[in-house]
Amino acid sequence: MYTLGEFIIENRDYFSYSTEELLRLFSSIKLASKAIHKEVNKAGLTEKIIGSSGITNIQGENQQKLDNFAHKAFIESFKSRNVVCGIASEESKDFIVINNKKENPLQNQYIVLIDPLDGSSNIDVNVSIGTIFSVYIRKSPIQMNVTIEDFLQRGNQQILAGYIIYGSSTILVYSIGNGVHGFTLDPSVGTFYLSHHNLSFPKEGKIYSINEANYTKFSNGIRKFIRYCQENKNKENRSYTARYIGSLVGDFHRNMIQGGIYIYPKNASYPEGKLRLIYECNPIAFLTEQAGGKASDGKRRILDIEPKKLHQRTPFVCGPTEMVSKLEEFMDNCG
Ligand code: AHM
Ligand code: MG
Repeated sequence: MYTLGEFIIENRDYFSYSTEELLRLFSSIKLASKAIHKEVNKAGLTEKIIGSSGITNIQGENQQKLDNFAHKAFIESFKSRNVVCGIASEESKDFIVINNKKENPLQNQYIVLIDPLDGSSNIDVNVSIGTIFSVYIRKSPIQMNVTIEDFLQRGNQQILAGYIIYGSSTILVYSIGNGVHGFTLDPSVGTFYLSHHNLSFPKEGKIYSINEANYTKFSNGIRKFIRYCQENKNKENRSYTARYIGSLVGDFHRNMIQGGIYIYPKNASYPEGKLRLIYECNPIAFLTEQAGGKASDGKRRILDIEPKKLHQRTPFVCGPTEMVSKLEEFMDNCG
């Protein structure tokens, strides 16, 4: 039984920076995720956890109590480990500057981008939700406070990305660029153990995940792709099934293991797409590529897009390379 800590140490050569700093980053992530795991497992028993916090967040959405709890848990946890110099969270309008103590012997060079609790419409109804995180090296000099440029880096600059899924069990999945690995929390001892070594997309996907209620608002290319998936041509060995949770982390996790494409295109209600480039799409795109798949906005590789603002949205598609390329082909031909 490999613990996450042991696995990190064993694979330290794949990380170009300090192992101690990587362990501190993970220590923050593990601590906050265990606190959230505990709260999620009590949802329904106490009014403190379920329902709206009464606040409208920067996205113009109704913030849930657990969104707020998760945001604070991660910020406090990262601050206390003295290893991160700036954090941007989907729940916060501006980025957060962290002034590490002067005597801090560490490099003060890590930038964290986080969606503390994704899929929050599922909190109150016992459906999987998740945390999505990614880490970059700052661009600004370490003597100064971080600047917006530190946060608006292309996804191909990520040095670490991952998610935690709070589902039938709590699983932490991450990559530092040497494949994708998953660790399941044993709640009785509070430890994450290696459970999914070297995750990768099956070559042939059979699942498509999209909110089909938006069908009439989709472009022709997307509609044609959905029809293609529905055709069920057994002769060509094409038979697809639809699965859509409405939690990116849950949909992605299942699709990576079972083989499937996730699509959130732009539509009349979300002309730029719904998902946020730097908090949601970049980390999931990094994991997708590490798992042998492809992630794009329908035309461009997600990881090459230059972010212009913190809460930028983008159309998003990720999954097995062949399925994503097929969808891009429909979009090229039909718009
Ligand atoms: P959130 O960050 O407000 O939770 O929204 C992101 C979520 C994704 O997890 C999910 O895939 C998508 O929104 C679902 O949106 P919709 O309900 O429009 O299908
Ligand atoms: Mg989100």
